[in-house]
Amino acid sequence: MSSMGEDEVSSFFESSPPLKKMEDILQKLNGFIELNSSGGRRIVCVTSGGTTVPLEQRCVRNIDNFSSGNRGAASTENFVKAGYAVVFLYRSGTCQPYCRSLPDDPFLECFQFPDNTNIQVHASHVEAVKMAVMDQQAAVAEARLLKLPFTTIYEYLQMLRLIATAFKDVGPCSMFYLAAAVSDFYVPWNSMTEHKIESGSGPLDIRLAQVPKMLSILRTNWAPQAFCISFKLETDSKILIDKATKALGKYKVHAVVANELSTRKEEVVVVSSSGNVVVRCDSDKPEAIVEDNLIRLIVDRHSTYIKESHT
Ligand code: PAZ
Repeated sequence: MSSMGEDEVSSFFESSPPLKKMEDILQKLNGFIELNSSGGRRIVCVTSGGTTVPLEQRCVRNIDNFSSGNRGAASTENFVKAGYAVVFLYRSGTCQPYCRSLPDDPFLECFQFPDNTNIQVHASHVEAVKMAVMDQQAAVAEARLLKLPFTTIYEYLQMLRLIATAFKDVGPCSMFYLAAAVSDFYVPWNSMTEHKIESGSGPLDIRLAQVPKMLSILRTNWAPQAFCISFKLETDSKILIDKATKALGKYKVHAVVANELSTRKEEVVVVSSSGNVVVRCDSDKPEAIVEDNLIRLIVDRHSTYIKESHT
């Protein structure tokens, strides 16, 4: 990466508000990595949901995006099933692993009180709640799942850097699966107003700066041996594959998962130097999701990468 790019990245971090509870995050992260890598388990960081861009330092308003976190949550479940330990870096309030089949407002819809001392799960939700609780508790108890929440672009990028740096010693057995929808534009902290933006004085002009691209620095400096999968979303299917192919070359990731907004739950294309593979969900299984086949493919590619790194 050019030193221009590195300078932008450094000044982004230098001017970011300090990450809250950094010591606590680092302690959890290092404990999780040590436990899993000493047992020879592969570790993946799955990023999920969208970052926000605050407009005020004492934030009242922000710019957000559409991402539900469904891809990241579903992928996490599949990675755990495939034997991985997952650091789930997710946007607060978005979809969680093992909760995808629960109703949107689980607490209000799932439970009932037959009397004042008992709480029961509605018969219609028993199976979904049982599976969610058991799978989530097993993943956490076996130290297979560490959940780390973020909200803003500042928190996300600082946490990604912490994780990547902590993954450095895991080498080729580590992976980044970057499904989060990360803001491309932001308001630099130093040029952001402290207090709530006043209304009543006409239209609001805000100048957004470009968020420095961190993928190259992740690949070259933070965790150069990690297997790295990035995502490309477009709304115009005509430019999708071209954009994904360009990202593959530019950021030197191992594959780019290309998806179009309206069909993202049915189909993705894995773009890599070995060609493009269309991945869909199995149409003969009603419960099937595209992530079942996607993660199978990514895990296979990761196995080949690990083998090749040892020769
Ligand atoms: O979070 P979700 O399931 O609603 O959507 C997933 C997705 C489209 C955010 C993800 O597949 C993706 O493409 N992430 C990268 C987006 C981007 O190009 O910034």
